[in-house]
Amino acid sequence: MPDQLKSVIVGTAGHIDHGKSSLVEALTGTHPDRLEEEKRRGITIDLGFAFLEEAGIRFGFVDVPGHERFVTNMLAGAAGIDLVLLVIAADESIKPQTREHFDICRLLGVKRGIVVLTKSDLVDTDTTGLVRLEVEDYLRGSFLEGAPIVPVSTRTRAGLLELKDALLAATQQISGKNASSYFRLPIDRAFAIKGFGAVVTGTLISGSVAPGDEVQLFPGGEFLRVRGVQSGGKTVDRAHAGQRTAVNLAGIEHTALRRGMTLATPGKFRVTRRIDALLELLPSAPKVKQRARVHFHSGTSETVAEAFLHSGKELAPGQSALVQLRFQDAVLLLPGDRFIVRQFSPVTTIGGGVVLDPLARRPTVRDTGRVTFLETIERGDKSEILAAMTERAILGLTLEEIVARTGWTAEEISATAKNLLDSGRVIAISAEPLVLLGKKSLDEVQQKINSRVEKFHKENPLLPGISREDLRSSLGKRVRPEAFRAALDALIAQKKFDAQGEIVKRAGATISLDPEEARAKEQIEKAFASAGLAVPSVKEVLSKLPVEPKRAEKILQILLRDKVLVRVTPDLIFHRDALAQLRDRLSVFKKNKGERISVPIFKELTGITRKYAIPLLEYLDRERVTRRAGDERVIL
Ligand SMILES: Nc1nc2c(ncn2[C@@H]2O[C@H](COP(=O)(O)OP(=O)(O)OP(=O)(O)O)[C@@H](O)[C@H]2O)c(=O)[nH]1
Ligand SMILES: [Mg+2]
Repeated sequence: MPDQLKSVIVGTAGHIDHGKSSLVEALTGTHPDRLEEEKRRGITIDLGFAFLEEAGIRFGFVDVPGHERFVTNMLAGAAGIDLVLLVIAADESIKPQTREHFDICRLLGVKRGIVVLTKSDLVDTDTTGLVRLEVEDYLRGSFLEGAPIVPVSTRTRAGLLELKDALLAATQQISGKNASSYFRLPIDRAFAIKGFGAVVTGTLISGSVAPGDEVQLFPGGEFLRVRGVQSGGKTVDRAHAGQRTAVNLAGIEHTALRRGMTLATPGKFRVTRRIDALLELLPSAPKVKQRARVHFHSGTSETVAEAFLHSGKELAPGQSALVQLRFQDAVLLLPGDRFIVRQFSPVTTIGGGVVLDPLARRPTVRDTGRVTFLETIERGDKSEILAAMTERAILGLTLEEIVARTGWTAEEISATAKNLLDSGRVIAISAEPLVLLGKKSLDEVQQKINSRVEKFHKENPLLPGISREDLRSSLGKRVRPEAFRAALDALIAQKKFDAQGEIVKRAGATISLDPEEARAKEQIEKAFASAGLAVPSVKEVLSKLPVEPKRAEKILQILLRDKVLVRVTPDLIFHRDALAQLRDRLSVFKKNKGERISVPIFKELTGITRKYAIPLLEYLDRERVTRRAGDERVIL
């Protein structure tokens, strides 16, 4: 199966005319220059591609232009390479774009490479030896220190076998890209093939893609269907991370597709215009001042960014700093993505760095925890990162947000979250879908609930408690419903609060009456108790009280809630003793006179008028003391 071959992306780098394209042709048999203009001028303008299968390894070559005017194209090709061939012509040695391309590879985090001294046929061995020394000196302390330096001539083919051996050896040390993560393909070319439609190509930096997949196109966000996939120039069932990949897309014109766009797993990611990042400035670069404008390149995309330094007023050459970059155009980025910055004008490469927070907040003076947070991301410990991220999200963090901010898979997230949940540092205020809240935020919500409930009791001494809904809405929009529920449930579980149905109160809270109110309560009770079944009207009782109507009504509510009084109809209230006596009388009646009783007999028995008798009988029916049978009642 060709799919199981190890895939390695090899990029060229080096000054104009130093023999990069010739070298790719000598190694692969394919000349990477494809444009008419390139052939006419004899220089590379845009990226070229070629493939080589050797000793079970599939090499995808990305050939870049050396001309300083086309560094932008070079950048689009350099993103995603595993190994660099730093091409230096033996008759010219190190030149400006040798340095610039090398800096770019270093800043993009390329880990391996081989130095190729081309055009060895044009110089004698002494000169080759001299150039070698110069190159060794230049590379000291860098990722290419100690890398093979291979003299080659594409004209005589001298050194080509040694170079292939060096390539194969270097391949051993290359760890593949993550094929099990989300799919991301930064697009470097888009064109149409007759009979197939739109095709895009790129270096697959993570995940995999197969015909039939749905993918999302960024920055626009369109959902598209994959019709076919090629890798290494051959049709495949699935292309994996680390492969040069061509994707045939349905549902879009090739003219709507461009270099700089990204195809990705659908529904997971969000584009950004504001990131927090670690920026390193080259020693040769001028200092960067607060709010400087720069060109920003990542993957195959480029835009203009404004740099805001999180501490200090300027960034000195050779130094690194935490910065916020605000983009002119929306870009899809994830933590760990590398980028290059170039001076706004004149355009030269001045530095690069790594994305820390792709969905950064606007810088504010109040946000004092940001630098610590970014340093945590930089250290790369997943548990620490998730904890810090959750603690910064005072509203809580959903699974979706975690994915968009980290690019971690659901499995990675649940494994990481489990550690944190066990330690109690983070609470899951909802399990499905997962919503995390920092312990501190939960404490704060509890404190808020506490003070709201206290306030309520103080202001409403005659009410048993506050309704859940009123309590929740009193906290405002800054508290997620899930966070409110989790905080309240915890307070109830800790027996700090009591909840009866919808009503929440402080544990042990009782209704407290002042002396006037206590007197009023007594008066109401007495008024109904002494009336027996011939009860007075509610209005009449309340109007005689020493307190104002609103408080009187609340005191009445307390008596009703405590079931001292019973409401039979909206305006008929009885004392519970009177009703108990009535039940007794009915049971005596049943014993002596039988189970049937008519309305007139009921009136006689109780001594009340029809106005009270009918509602009372209906009440007794509801309470299952009696049952209606025609005009009569059956005593149960
Ligand atoms: N004598 C000699 N000439 C070479 C060798 N390799 C390349 N050349 C010549 O050098 C010139 C430039 O070669 P290219 O391969 O186009 O150089 P390049 O680095 O791709 O140039 P750009 O892509 O424009 O940066 C061509 O005329 C080649 O024929 C070599 O090994 N020996
Ligand atoms: Mg070239």
